[in-house]
Amino acid sequence: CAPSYETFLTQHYDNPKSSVGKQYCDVMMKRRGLDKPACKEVNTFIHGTKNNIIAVCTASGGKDYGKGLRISLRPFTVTTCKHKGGSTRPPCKYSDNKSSRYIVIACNQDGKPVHFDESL
Ligand code: T3P
Repeated sequence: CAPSYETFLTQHYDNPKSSVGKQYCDVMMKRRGLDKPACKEVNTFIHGTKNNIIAVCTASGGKDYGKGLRISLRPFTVTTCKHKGGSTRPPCKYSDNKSSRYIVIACNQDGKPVHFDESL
């Protein structure tokens, strides 16, 4: 089935950044169901408003980046979680990297984000 905006939000939207103590990624990857059936290898959470993220799908907030992708005109604060350790089965352990980056996403025909590709 086609990727959905709701799934994009579940996987990639967290604004303001949730206060879960240290080990943000370990907690959030589990909370958002990204530890099943196996630990997702890489996942980025965007700490920006829905309006600002949606705007990347329009000329006011983003521009074409080829292959049906769009890149934001301004950086977002993001946290990228990277799986660490050998086992891909839960409990999943992640490293956290919070930074300011341009996001590369795909949008659907309604102008909503449906896929996170990378951040630069
Ligand atoms: P999804 O399409 O479910 O959002 O590229 C494979 C997956 O990894 C894809 O998942 C997006 C995710 N990903 C991030 O969330 N952040 C990154 O920086 C990269 C490279 C991939």
